[in-house]
Amino acid sequence: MLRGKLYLGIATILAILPAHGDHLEEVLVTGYHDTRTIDITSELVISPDVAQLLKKAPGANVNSNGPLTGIPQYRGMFGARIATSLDGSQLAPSGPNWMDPPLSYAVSGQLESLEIYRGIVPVSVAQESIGGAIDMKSNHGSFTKGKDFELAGRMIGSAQSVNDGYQLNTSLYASNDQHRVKLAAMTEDGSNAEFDGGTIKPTKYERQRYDIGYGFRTGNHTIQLDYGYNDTGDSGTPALPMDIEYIEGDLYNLEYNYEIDSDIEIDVSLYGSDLDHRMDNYHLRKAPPVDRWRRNTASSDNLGFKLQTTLHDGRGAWLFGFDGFGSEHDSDIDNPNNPMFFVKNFNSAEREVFGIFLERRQDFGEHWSGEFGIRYNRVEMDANEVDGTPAMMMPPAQMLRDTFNNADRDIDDNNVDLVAKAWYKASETSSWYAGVAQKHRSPSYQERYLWLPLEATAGLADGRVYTGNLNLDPEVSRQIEFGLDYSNNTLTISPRIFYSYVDDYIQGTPSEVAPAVMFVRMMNAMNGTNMPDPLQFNNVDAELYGFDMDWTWQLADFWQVSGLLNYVRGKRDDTNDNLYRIAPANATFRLNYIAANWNAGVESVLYAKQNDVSKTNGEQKTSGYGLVNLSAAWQATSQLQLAAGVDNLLDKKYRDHLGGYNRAANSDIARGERLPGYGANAFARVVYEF
Ligand SMILES: [Cu+2]
Repeated sequence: MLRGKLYLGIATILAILPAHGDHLEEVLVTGYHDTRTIDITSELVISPDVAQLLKKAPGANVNSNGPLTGIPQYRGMFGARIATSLDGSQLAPSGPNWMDPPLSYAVSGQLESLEIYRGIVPVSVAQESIGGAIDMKSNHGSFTKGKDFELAGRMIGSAQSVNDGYQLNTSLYASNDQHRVKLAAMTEDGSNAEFDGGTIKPTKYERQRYDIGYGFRTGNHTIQLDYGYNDTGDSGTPALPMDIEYIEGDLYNLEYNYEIDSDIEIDVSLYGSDLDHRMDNYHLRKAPPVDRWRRNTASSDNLGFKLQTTLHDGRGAWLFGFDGFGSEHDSDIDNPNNPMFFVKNFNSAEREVFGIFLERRQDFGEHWSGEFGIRYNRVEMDANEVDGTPAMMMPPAQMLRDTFNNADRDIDDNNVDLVAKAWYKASETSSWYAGVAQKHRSPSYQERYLWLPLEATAGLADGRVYTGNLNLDPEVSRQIEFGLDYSNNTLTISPRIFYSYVDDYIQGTPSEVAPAVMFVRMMNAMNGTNMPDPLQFNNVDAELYGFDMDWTWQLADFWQVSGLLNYVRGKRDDTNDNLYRIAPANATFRLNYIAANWNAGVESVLYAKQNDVSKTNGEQKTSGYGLVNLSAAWQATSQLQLAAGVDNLLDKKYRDHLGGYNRAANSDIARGERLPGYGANAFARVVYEF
């Protein structure tokens, strides 16, 4: 029902598009150094999970619930608090537990780069970016200079030992000066991963992906149309109560760029995706008694648009525009052994964000530059009535259902975000930076509309059941950060310190909803389980602060050392507790030898213990550890590159604090124990380009 407004937004864009044009000028790129771009083509990451690449950027990390389910974390915030987009398009995962986070729809072999915004995100970049923003750019091929079509291609094959995993990706590009066509296919598969002590079950995975793209350029207009089909099969998520049976998705993206002249540029995008997902608790892990088999069939329909105008002038640029993104979620739970059993978990739960923004990038003389932005977002949410067998048989569940169905679920928020950033170029080698911002995030559909106590929490993986809260307010973060960017002939270093106070931070707290508590206790009595009392999503106050930096030092002609240093602290301000699942302090040191056509490196990754854990979420502490990784790459010919390496060379047994707890029966890892990291992993990759 909210969908009408999205279509209206799209129609408006189409109506106001100008239909004239003249000469083509080069694209202006502004030199604000507030992103970390990871060039995928030069990165050697064998993991099927693109999110693992985030660990190469300062401040970033990954909450992992399985081999394909990396959820981005940035400076202690994660999940929906981080705006993630693929070529500018957003998507909301189909899985109520984020088994398919947005980053999982990117294929490493078809990506060009992964861009991580450092600190405060410009208002033009994303709608809701309280915790950061990530944009992935895929390779579309390039227009050529002549009329004749040229064919190009890129084939990548990789294999790894820890899970007998492999990935094969082929991309073909045909293009001339006006048209470009891309065809790509990827297949990957892996078994359960090993560690020093056994096997992590279930961590097998299988996925196929098909992409087709077409680009057209005439004069100063460029149009790009892309379609992707994702087909994930049986894949484990040992940190969650169920595993993936399938994730099937159609993804569409239409981008249009119009450079009216060298000073004015218009970018339009229309995009959507239909994602279908099923998971269950019996086919990849030891099944419970037949009456407790559960199968969850879920979907999300996503639709979005963005129109942005960029006006360059002698002293900077104006960026303004509007955007909309809406998603609709359904989730149904049943038991294949019992046709009577059903739970309508989410029924057309809708969340739509309409935004309008204005941003100014300004150079004040030769020393000072700044960025100033304002964005207004209107968030509209609604959900249909729910029901389920428990509500027909158990009075507390009946009360929860009736309260939910009788409540006003049509909720709107009006959020204003503000950004001000300034750079002071003190010398040729150093630049100081300061930024302040106010950023909002409205609640997710799970946080508002989860009516029956369940673990549908966008992948928190804390083993707690939750109910949503129709009275939640949006989170408001007030952030400040300072930094230095220093770069001379041999040393580059970019430290940042940051502080963020979050009013109305959304956090599960012990439920005061009596029927929810009663329901969980009755379930425990019926099933002989000892599930903790439920939590309810509530507004609390929180603060996050810390420090991060990356650095590179050219030791000698061929020798280079580089590294990362990250520290973040997240705590509640309304009570004496810590925030949940915060990355421990960590550092990476890498020594590289870089010759003309080959390079080799050794890397040491050190994680401190994490003792600052959330009591509310029953979070376990984690010990510190260190890992050693080796890698080498050889450009054998201009077309052929070979690479190989070993991760966790010493086969160290360790536990990643962000890795979750084991939820599946496994003789090697107790239930409830924190999941171990993967053991020693030898890998190799071949890239052939023509
Ligand atoms: Cu799922």
